[in-house]
Amino acid sequence: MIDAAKRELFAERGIVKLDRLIAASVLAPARDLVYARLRSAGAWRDGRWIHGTDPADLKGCVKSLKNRSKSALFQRLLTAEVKAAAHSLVGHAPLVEMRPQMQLLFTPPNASAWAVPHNIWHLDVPRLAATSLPGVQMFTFLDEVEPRGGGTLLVAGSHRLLNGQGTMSSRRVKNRLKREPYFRDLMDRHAAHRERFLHETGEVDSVALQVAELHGQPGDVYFTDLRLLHSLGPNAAAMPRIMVTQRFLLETASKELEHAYVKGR
Ligand SMILES: O=C(O)CCC(=O)C(=O)O
Repeated sequence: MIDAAKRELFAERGIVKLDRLIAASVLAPARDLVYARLRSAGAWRDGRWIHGTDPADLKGCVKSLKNRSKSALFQRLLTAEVKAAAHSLVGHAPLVEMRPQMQLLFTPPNASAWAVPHNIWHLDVPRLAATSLPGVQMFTFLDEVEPRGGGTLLVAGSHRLLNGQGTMSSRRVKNRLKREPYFRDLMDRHAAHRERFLHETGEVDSVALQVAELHGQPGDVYFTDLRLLHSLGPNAAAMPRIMVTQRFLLETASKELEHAYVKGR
């Protein structure tokens, strides 16, 4: 499943994709629930997104779906194959499943034009002093997500920067990266032609950097290095973006994080 080529790609870019890792029959109940709830909220009819639904109804619907993430319906997506791949990528070190578990990532069709955003770039876990790779994040699709369809955006290669420089919050990492022209440009609201970040490669400290967009078919799974800078993508497609994510933290990183928080109090 994780062969030498994938392992190398993961080390270099911080992102690896496993096609159809989760079977359609395992995904179907969770996907059907999402569409049934959207239908009740008036946002989904005859396989199509209905624009103009009361935003409060849609918000309530998505919130209640997000609250289902701990249910067996969503937990079932965390298959033995998914767990084995996560373990394999971290050299079989013990992992902790972070909360929220099996988080639903939902974006309605919300954009007429698509661009790489300049904002909301962040990390979910601070950079740690003692642990380089803190863990991996898995993303899967309950239904097809096409390019420009709201999939998560990540800066491939960014996990290889700022290592071994002590504990650093997401904000601090961002501020440090912004000293480099590539990241300054990426996070500049006035920087034009923003699709170029998907096609062009930047470089910082001899590390190749490129924005990657997660898109794929139901059951495809991406694993990403938790150190990657990432953001939300706009959804310029006709379909809602329905993804599920789970973060796996190394037990050693979890202990280091706990210690860092206690010290910071
Ligand atoms: O695709 C998204 O909704 C963004 C996901 C994200 O920011 C995260 O996992 O922290």
